[in-house]
Amino acid sequence: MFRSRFLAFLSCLAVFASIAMPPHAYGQRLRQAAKSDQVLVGPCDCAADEILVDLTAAGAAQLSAVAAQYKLVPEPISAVGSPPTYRMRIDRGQTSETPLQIAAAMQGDTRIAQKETNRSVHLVEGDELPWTLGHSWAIGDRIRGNYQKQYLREQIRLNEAQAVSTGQGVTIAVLDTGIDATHPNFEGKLVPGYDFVDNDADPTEVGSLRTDRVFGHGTHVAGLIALTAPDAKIMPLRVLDRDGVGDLWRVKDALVWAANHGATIVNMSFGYPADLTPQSNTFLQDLFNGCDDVVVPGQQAFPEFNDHKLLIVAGAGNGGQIGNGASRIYPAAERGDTDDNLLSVGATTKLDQLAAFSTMANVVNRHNDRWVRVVAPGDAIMSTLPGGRFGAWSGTSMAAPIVAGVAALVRSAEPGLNLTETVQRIEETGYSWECSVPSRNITMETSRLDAYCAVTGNEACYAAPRRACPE
Ligand SMILES: [Ca+2]
Ligand SMILES: [Ca+2]
Ligand SMILES: [Ca+2]
Repeated sequence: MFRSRFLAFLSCLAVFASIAMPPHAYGQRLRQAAKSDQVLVGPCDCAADEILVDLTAAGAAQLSAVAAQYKLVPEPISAVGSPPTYRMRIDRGQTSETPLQIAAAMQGDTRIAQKETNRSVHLVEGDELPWTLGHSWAIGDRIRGNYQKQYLREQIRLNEAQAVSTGQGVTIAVLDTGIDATHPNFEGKLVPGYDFVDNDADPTEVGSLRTDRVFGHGTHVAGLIALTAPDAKIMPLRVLDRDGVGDLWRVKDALVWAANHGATIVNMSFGYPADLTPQSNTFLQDLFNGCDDVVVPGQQAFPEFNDHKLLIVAGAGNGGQIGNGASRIYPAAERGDTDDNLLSVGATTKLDQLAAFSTMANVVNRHNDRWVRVVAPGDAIMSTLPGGRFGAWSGTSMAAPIVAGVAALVRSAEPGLNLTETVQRIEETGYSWECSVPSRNITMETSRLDAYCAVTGNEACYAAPRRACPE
């Protein structure tokens, strides 16, 4: 009883901490957003005084003029893609306007195709979460046994799946807080990674248990990939600092690095809400499109990926108890309708129900709203922690790496599938959860992961009907 209450308490914390601002401010902003569709120029959630700008064909030669008009330093810090996205610094000698105010001023400028602050990304667990004060932080054989045998194995039929495939030959990049590479559980499972926070080749987590609240997150996530796909390789990429914060450009750097060092699957347990407008919010979407299976003429291309493809797995967020629990969290909500290389993941509980903390899309229009495509175990999940420890935690950050691991099983078993087909395989072979959720007043359309059906591709692998309404 105490335990379940404690878990509920933790879930609440996770919910209110799902983005990095005080819960009060977040609630206020949600209410504001609900009231009108007006453009909100809210407090800036930006990593730096930087704006990411794409020019239109008409504005292609106008970068200097654009920089002069909006008081940006004329020389870009850097650029990516073709046509390029420029990373521009605001000239603080000329203006005291915030990045969001400058983005707002760019609205309607026909020379500008994309304008987006180099905004922060945060763990979907949030930096308010007392991560290292959680329960079950411990070390020992009993705990290790709990890690190996936990409920997720049975729920997603992992043992049966691993009898078919163990993920051999597939590398999964983990974009997170880093890793404790010395944990015995990772022996033989790691490939070299990189630290994009401190710009060095050692992506070791920085901080200490009980002092830094997000310390251990990346190690926990990596442990779930090791559990799900024991013969896959893990590439630890540190993009979140000791407070659990990164930014869009750093994510871009890590994606390009991952693609060029042999990763085909990328796990992202961070996000940001779309409520900072006016913004294009297309920077990561363009990158994802640039490394998927489909070449669309005229679309921005990213030669930086060297034609490598990436399957992206992203946590849907822990906003289940904010409003109707359906607010979009990006990059998970980049999930489009077709030809996608993105799996957006919500969380289930031991009782095989939607976790109260998990964000779930409200599907009004199938084509626009069905962005949480998969759910997987994410409640009270046991995994590795720095210092050889194991511990339990809850969040869509825990569900995502389980899906990433299963994607590795599928790719290893059927290397002939392209990314879109792999994504479809995982979605279409799961339990179909299509129903209204009265407690949230939403309509849920998602697929509960079944690892065995995913690796075998056998849609008849269930004895029972595959439609369920778990509330
Ligand atoms: Ca380092
Ligand atoms: Ca772009
Ligand atoms: Ca594309």
